[in-house]
Amino acid sequence: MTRLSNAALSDLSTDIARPGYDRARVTPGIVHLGIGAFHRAHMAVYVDDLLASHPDWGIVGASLRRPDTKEALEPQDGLYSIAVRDASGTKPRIIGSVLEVMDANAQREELLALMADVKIRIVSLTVTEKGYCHDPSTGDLDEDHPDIVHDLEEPGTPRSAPGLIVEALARRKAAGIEPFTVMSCDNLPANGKTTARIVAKFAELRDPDLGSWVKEHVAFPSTMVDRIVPATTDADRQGVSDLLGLEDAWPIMTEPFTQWVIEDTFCDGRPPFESVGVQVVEDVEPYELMKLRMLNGAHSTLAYLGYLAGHEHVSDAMADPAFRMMISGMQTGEIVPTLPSLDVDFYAYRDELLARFENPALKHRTWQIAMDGSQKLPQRLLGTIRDRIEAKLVFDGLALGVAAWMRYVTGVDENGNAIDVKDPLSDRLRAIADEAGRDPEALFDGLVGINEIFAADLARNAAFREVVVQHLANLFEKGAAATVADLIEE
Ligand code: CS2
Repeated sequence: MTRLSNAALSDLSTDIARPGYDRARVTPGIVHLGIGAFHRAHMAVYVDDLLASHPDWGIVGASLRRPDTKEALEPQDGLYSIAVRDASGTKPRIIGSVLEVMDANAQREELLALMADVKIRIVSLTVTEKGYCHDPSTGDLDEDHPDIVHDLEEPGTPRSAPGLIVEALARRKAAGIEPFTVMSCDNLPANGKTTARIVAKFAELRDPDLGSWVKEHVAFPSTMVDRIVPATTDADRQGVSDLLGLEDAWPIMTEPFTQWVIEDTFCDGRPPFESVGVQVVEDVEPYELMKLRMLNGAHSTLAYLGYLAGHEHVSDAMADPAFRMMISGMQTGEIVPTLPSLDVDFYAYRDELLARFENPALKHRTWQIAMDGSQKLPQRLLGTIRDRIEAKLVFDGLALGVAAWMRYVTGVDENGNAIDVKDPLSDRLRAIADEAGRDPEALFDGLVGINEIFAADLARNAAFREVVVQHLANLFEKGAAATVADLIEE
């Protein structure tokens, strides 16, 4: 089969959407750090829609960890397909906004030189929660993080996202060039402010003058990003290549829904995002909170409980009426009342989320969402629980989500088989779980002692302990499916 490439585009059947602009005229305006599947199904698609009228906003992507995206896209001239899936079928579309992918480890100097170039006006990021090298419970830079220690010692050859950004900014400052805007597109709370705090702190540790300059001149808009993007499987690769009639080494699987809300704070210009369906607003935080709590909070709860109950995909868990009812009850009864007011119908939003989770064609693995729980729990479940505790309200469903995470990180499933727990803290989690055995109180006490996740307020809260320990006891005794069924009967 011929490989997808600029030259091969003319072989595509006419009903497959493709770049409606001359790619040869497109120049880079954005460097994106962490060019994984999510970015390629989200921001890169919005930018693809912009390029016909604004060809100076092409994207150069960089991978910070593995060179596999570069290896897949380089022979394809940066082209790839997204496959939009629902019960009605799979619709492929070719995306052309990624001009080049760099391997940050092998091409560090080239990448920094580009980031320091005046033509780059936005540096965006999807490096996942752990890529910020911060303490998830406080949002502050983790100064003991090995990559941060390295990047402070050798600032000219940085490994971390904060290190790369600050080195590029330092070069621009030295050359008298305006700083670029730093735009986080990760699911962190107040992602703009959090990134600003981390980057400014790193800059200050390098040089107090640079720290002040970053604080004064660099814009860090917050964004709310949303599109569900399951990892591509070999069967997906084959299926999409068959649909295209061209080989695509890395198509991206996704859903019809997409949403992007951006705070209008840019220091070096921006494309007219609103012309391609982005909501550009003054204050993104209420949207972020709504999405992190309603979507991601429910997602993580479904992932841990669903995995334990033997459901491979989110849609499999949602097909169990008890699970569906538990999730919608938690959203309606426990999460919605904590949300700040916003011009959104939260009940319609909930219904749309439930339908998205039910999408049978998406095949989103519970195991995928279960990853990196230590980085996700604070903003997805714990903040909501704190608000409920403060208002003296119940939080049974949310606490079951936390208990399911605790049960999950023991690394042994309900049939005694090993769980492949992926988490930057996995060694610590495992050691705590091994010591606690199947004793719910010991497990709870060990895990809440991890300050980066729980902080002292929750670790010491008696009501929180009581509810979570009770759920944990039930999970050990009856298993996840029965625990969920019991909860909805209460
Ligand atoms: C998911 C998210 O993997 C996860 O943790 O909850 O990636 C989720 O699919 C996206 O945030 C949806 O926008």
